Amino acid sequence: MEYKSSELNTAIRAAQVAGAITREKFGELSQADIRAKEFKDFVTVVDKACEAAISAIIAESFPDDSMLCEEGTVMAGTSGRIWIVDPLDGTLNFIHSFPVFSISIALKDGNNELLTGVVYQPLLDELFTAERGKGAYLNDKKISITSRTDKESFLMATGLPFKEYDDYLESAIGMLKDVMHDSAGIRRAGSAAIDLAYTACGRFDGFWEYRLFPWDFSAGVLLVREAGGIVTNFAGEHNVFNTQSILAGSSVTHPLLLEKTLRHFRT
Ligand code: 2AM
Ligand code: CA
Repeated sequence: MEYKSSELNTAIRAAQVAGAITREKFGELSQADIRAKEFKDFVTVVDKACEAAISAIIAESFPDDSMLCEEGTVMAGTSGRIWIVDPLDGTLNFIHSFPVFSISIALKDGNNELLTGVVYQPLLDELFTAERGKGAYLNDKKISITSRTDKESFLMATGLPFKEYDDYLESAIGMLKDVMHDSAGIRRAGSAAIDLAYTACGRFDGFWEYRLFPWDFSAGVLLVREAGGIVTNFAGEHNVFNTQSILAGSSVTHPLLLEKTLRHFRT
């Protein structure tokens, strides 16, 4: 593992503190700990506790930076840099004691360039890290995007629509049908950050999802790119902050998926 910047060390420390909170409460939530913030979109005391811990650690180390967190913590700094935090990605899984969730922390500069990314899966103690230009790592071991080339062996990942999908349900189903045909299988694990981290290390051969937010994908996008992969939106544009669609894969799988998103989706 290369030298880690103080930004990366801070993100790792924050993710591990939050990870300890999730491990303590996993399988122990009561109804009173859960609230529907929107239709089919939940928040728990654990999301809130993780966000408080992460934002305090980052603010203490980098008081001039801004912060954007899923559960509403905002800091307006002067540096132009923004920390983007999902304190618990996969909240619905967590509520159901389905053991797939993560903590996602990213840092980008004022030009939308991602500098640092951490995705931590606490139950497996798997820490995915990346810094711009320095490669991507899983528990300090360098990782790379898939090298698979035959369609029949691909394991693809996606997120299925779960709310407000009337305008794109047919597109999503058309896309699924096509990828079913061109892969060995498709997984919907429920944490976009994990889907991207698993794509970065070659467990998944590709990933696509519509209607994501920056906290879901920012750290994972840097992981995939630093692992040698390609990430764009569904239109093939590299600025993923323009739209809410994410498409990730290798030089073989990304074009395969892009041809399909261009056919099925308008954005
Ligand atoms: P979250 O747990 O941080 O909210 C992509 O599917 C993303 O949508 C997930 O990473 C998840 O992030 C979010 N999401 C919110 N509500 C969801 C739901 N009911 N089902 C699936 N994903 C949901
Ligand atoms: Ca979340």
